[in-house]
Amino acid sequence: MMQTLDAAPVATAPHTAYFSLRQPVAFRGEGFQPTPDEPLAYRYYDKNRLVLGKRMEDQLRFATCYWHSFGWGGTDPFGEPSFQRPWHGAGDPMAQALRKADAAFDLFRLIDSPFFTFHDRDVAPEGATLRESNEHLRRIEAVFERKMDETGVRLLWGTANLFSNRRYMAGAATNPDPDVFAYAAAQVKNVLEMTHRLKGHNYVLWGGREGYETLLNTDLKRELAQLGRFLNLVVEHKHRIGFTGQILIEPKPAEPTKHQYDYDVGTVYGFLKAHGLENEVKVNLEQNHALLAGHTFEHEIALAGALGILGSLDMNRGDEMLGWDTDQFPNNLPQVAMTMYEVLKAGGIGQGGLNFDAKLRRQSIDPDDLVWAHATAMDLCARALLVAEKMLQDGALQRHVQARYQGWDTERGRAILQGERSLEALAREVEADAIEPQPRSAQQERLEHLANSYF
Ligand code: XUL
Ligand code: CO
Repeated sequence: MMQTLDAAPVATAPHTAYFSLRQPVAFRGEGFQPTPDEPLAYRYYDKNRLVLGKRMEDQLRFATCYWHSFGWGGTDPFGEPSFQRPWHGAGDPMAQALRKADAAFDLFRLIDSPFFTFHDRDVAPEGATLRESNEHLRRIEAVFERKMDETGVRLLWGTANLFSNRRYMAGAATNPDPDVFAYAAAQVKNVLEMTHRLKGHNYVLWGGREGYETLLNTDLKRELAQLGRFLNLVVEHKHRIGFTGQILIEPKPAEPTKHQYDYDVGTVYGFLKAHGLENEVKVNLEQNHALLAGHTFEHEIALAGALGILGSLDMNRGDEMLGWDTDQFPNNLPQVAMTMYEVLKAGGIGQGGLNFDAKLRRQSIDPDDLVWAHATAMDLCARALLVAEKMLQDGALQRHVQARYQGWDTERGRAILQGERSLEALAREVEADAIEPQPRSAQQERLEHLANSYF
């Protein structure tokens, strides 16, 4: 398969050159039986099926990411690249980038991915100067424009890689050197504008190296002020150019730095408030980042929903045994169902989507592994969405929660929340009415059993 693409002219590789699948993965329903001609089909991802009044495709808004699937070569801290894709390694870097784009859009087409996401440095080679890098990017943008037109694939979000190059080793916006801040600003301006021209629905700022290794060399107060300034510059520019996408921050507590400033949803919200940005910036949440911060994914989604800053999801998972960001494809139905349940309760994913910020294990070296990983993850999320729909429509869980809080709908509860009771007034009421609260069971085990009945 690799030879086929190697031999093919760069920009016109035939559609099935790189992957062995002939036809895009189709919806065949739960009874699907694999055959040699059709080894893989969607059993649940029926994109036109209505789920709570919306097409499944519009509820889920799947995106395939460029960096893990096409940029990353399968390295680990001990091992060299294991994938050896035809566009990795030697060759004219721009020809390699074009070849990579062919394979990427081939995958999008084969799995019927409605969206994709990219970093600037993954899609085009870095030049000797920023001007040169931007020119490279501009050439790829033209290719993307054409391919997006041909395939109907849309851009969920773009982002600038402010972490790979050594100039960013001490951070981008939070760097002790303002020249690095300026360079990062210039890079973000370029990618934000590119995202705008490609009609991206969001622009993501992943903290990358916005954090520190030791306080011995760090002025934390200054760095936070720099980060706030940077984010304000991005928001100002968004409005200046008329970009209607959401600006998103991706919380993560650690890795690559020991401490990352965008620790979790609560921290990011406080930061946005402090810089007057709580109505301008939302969050892009990721399961393993939540776990690393000591939260469940559902917690982060529910909190973001409650604060009105739920933007989008990076849909991968971590490993329960490992304390680092493994970026695996989701494959746990109850986990993903609870995720979708919280998303639906928060009002849906809106302008965001479910981006597979997930990478193959480095022994999954066949190009077809990319097809299987994405398609099966999409099908699992679709199945989870149907479970969540059932949970909502049945309503038993929500009825329980309502009943648990119903006291707050009584006269006393409402008056307290509306600020009509001082501490003094409450003390008087409790003494006068001889109020003695009656503890009630929270029934956790019963509810866990109920939740299991939907999976
Ligand atoms: C880093 C991470 C990134 C962002 C995009 O942990 O999740 O892949 O999603 O830069
Ligand atoms: Co991510």
